[in-house]
Amino acid sequence: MAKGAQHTAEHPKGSVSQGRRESLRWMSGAGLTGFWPAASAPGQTGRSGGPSFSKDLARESRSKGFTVRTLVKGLSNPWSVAWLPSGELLVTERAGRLLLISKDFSLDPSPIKGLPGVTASGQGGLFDLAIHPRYRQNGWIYLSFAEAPMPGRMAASSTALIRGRLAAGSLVDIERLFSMHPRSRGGRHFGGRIVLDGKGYVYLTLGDRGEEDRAQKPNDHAGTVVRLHEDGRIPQDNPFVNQPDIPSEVFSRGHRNIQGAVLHPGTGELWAHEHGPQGGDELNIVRAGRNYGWPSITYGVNYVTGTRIGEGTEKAGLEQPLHVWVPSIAPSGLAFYDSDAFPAWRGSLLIGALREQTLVRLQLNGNRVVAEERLLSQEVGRIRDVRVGSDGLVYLLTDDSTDGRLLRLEPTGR
Ligand SMILES: [Ca+2]
Repeated sequence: MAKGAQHTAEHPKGSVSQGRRESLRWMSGAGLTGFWPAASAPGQTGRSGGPSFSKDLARESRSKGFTVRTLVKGLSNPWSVAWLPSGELLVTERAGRLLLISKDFSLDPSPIKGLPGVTASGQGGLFDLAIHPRYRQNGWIYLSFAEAPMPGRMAASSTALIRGRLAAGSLVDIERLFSMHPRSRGGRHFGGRIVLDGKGYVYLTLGDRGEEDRAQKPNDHAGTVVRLHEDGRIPQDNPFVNQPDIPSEVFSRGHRNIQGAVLHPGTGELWAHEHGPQGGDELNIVRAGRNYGWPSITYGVNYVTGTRIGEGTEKAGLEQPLHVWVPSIAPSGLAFYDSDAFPAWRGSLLIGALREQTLVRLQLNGNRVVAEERLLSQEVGRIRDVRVGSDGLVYLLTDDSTDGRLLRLEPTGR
């Protein structure tokens, strides 16, 4: 049994600060192997009695112990940021620009050339960016974006995945790996997060496009997470390859709009949050072949009218979330924290929030959320992306059409 699970059993709910001290002791004694559970049993989420709820756990943080440094400003709706091995950074802007930032955080004003046509309309545009774990050997950069055969304001678009290489300020060797089908004229819920697992697979999250019933429709990519080989081929061990009514790329179904996804550092499992309707944002462990229930089950309700959606909050055969936010925070960006710069944050998940304009820190014990801390509430605006640098510092992108920023949280007194 993972130490996290033992620990949960030993301490009643509410002994969070004691739990944190325990966690730190494991770290000094046993290192990361004792800190993150190495594996969770198949079919088990580590929950007992359903999800945890933000309304029970969330607290605002006053003494935060860090300062916020602005590294880059003046970005237009930046969506994703990633490091190249050189220490330079790439950042995407939703309108379709891919920009290079030097190691000392000066922004190259000339966007990378050669990107395919991006349909920037509504929530659509250029989304995530992921650097291949063996970038030094292969040079691959993965990008997701809203793609239309004939770009235009009202064009029917899909969420697409490409990879390419950087050469002399251009993206070259572009390979188109995937494009969601069917397309939609809707301007909402594209998903778009990319996760490379370092074992040869790439995950892409796809939203329901604002057409909620599509998330339960078998022959539809909407509302799914897809899993591909790094070159776009369909893995033959995908859960639905032998099921003719479900596309073979599909890994999991029943999602509304995932804008944060990351691998757990201990288990290697895919963790993701997703936007609920009015209320009902969720944190899930995304497992092969599972159905996450949208819109059949949800903890949220319809906008404005407040009327019920679907069949309630749970149903046999549909997954329960680990954690639920009512009211919604509109999460975007997700990172596990296990570095030294903020020792008290080790074992946490960091989550940006657009609507709620806050940085959420979820303290975990195994697969259970035991505390929710709200940082930077209303201080820096809408948070689109959260990353942890190799320096252990936390980097944020704020979402603004003319003054989106790259921020860095640094321990006070550093
Ligand atoms: Ca769900």
